[in-house]
Amino acid sequence: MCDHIVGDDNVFRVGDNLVFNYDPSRHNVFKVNGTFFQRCTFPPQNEALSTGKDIIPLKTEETKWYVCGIADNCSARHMKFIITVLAESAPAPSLPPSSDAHSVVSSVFGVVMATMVAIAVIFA
Ligand SMILES: [Cu+2]
Repeated sequence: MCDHIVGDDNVFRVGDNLVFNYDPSRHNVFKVNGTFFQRCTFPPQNEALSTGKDIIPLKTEETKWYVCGIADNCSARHMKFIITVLAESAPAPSLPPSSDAHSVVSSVFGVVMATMVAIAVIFA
């Protein structure tokens, strides 16, 4: 499940939740900066998210970087994930018209983005 590379279209909105679904015995999640992201380096292990279902409320407009800190998952298996959080009122980016405008899914961590009202678990 972690062999997929995420595209550039991971656009979220302030007020959305980012949900990481993964097997905590095999993966974890670190929020890192852009440099760490590029190099696949991590903060101390005790800063990892490791519940297997981490829900991150997106409250500010920013770019966020996440990597898996287990073994060489990040460097060898591309378990890294970048998202862009836009202001709630920003013009809609070019999302596929057929899909739910609030669903941006990555299979890297089994990442699911959901609105405040519904968390849809979608696994690629
Ligand atoms: Cu991993």
